Amino acid sequence: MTSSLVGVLLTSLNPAAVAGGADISDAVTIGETVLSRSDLVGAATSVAERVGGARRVAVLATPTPATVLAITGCLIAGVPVVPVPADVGVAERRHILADSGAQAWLGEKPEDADLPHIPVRLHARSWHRYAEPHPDSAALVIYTSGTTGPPKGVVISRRAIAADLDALAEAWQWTADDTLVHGLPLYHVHGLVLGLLGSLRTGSRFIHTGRPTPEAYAQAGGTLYFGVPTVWSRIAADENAARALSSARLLVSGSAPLPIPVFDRVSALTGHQPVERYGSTESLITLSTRADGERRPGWVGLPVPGVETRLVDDDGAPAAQDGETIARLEVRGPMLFDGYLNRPDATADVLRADGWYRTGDVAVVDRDGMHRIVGRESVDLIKTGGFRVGAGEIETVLLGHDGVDEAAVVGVPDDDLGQRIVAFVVGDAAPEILIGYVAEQLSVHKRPREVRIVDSLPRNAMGKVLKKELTRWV
Ligand code: MLC
Ligand code: AMP
Repeated sequence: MTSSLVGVLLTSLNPAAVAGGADISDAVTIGETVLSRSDLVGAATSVAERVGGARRVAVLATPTPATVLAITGCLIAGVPVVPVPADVGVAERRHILADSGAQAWLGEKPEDADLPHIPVRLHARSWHRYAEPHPDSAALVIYTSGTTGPPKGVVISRRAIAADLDALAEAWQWTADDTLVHGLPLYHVHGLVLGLLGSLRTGSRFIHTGRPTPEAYAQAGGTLYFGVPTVWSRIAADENAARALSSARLLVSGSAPLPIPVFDRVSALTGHQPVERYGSTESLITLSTRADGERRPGWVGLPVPGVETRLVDDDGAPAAQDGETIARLEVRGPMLFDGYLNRPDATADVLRADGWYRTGDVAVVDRDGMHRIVGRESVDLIKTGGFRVGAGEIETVLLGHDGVDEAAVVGVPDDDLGQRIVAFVVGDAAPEILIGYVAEQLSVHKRPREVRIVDSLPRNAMGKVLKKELTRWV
């Protein structure tokens, strides 16, 4: 038998090392539960024994020990995990399960589970050693929104995760001496890949605070903190909580633009200029400011090790990297996804044969290689509280409601969420009914914060809704 997987992807969980004295009693703290490294290896290997051979399994990714063990167990067994949003609604869940071909719910399950259920037992133990799966094999299939249609499954290999985590460990000087704290969802790249898997790879302690509240961050006593800009903005508004973070080593923001006033306020209260990093589900994290480098407010930094970037104009020709020219950002590196599950057409639209990924973001690069993200190419991809939400998927759901004749969804600037989802509807349904309907069908975090009933939608001569005009109506 070759070395175990956990020894390769999740280095700190190498069973031989753990048995040889590299155990720590508080490797993962989540809710009221504290797991040692040997707890994790033993309980997750026991999970591996029960899922081994499955093609893919779904994990309802609540922030619980069961989720940590389920995902770790699948990584040990080499079974790709489909993390399902903890607040998922019925239509989105149906789509994710059908599209992914997941064969079972592992760990927690929805009340009306639609697949066989494999429970996770916190106190079960196995010390079986698993062969190392191929680095090109899939570790995760994470569902993410496009501008139209239902979410697509982003296939992420073990190799990509390892490459990205090593690049970030270098950029952030992230080591086993750190204690990483966050309270983000465990079904997206930020909370799951960077937060949980990053800790298990670097060997840092991991504390999940349940929710990312200022008080919980202040009390956690970590060295390294992750948050989306909404989290940092709430911390910046809570002086006592912010000051408590002054004893940390590094505060990291990502998943959406960090407003400069928030950067400044966090810096003033904590004594730490936040590190900002940029990425996506498809590319993982490709750009970051560095622990030992300039942290320039409004800029997301330099390519992390292994990453190349380029700017291209509308014709695909190279654009100037002069600190002023705004053009499409493309990235290439070992951390890129393999493609969208079952969607070679959609994959070919964004991932070229020569390895360049078209991010859908427009950016500026200065002569030192610093990057500033200017915005997205499409108004139909909304970032709200760090969640990526497609206007099209919400419009489709709204149009499925009896009380809706026409619907158009936009993201409007919001001090707390970055963008707030607003739906304009022609019809006779009550706004609060429609908000609840989207929460129930898609997921709670995709619900419009506001629904406005209007007589008609502004359209151009072709009948296309004028979304820029709509945002001016708010
Ligand atoms: C409200 N609630 C409802 C509801 N309305 N429930 C059912 N139906 C309705 N109609 C409930 C919710 O369930 C929740 O309950 C509570 O109200 C609050 O929900 P909320 O208002 O949505 O929470 P909010 O405080 O606004 O959330 C802010 C946030 C969240 C920052 C905590 O947006 C968040 O976690 N963002 C992180 C997103 C992220 O991790 N993105 C990374 C993507 S990866 P309860 O019981 O739960 O309180 C990526 C790559 C990269 O982008 O670069 O990182
Ligand atoms: P997701 O697939 O949810 O990870 O969303 C990826 C998108 O989030 C990117 O394409 C960007 O539009 C946005 N994003 C992530 N990090 C940043 C950042 N630091 N600044 C600006 N936008 C960001």
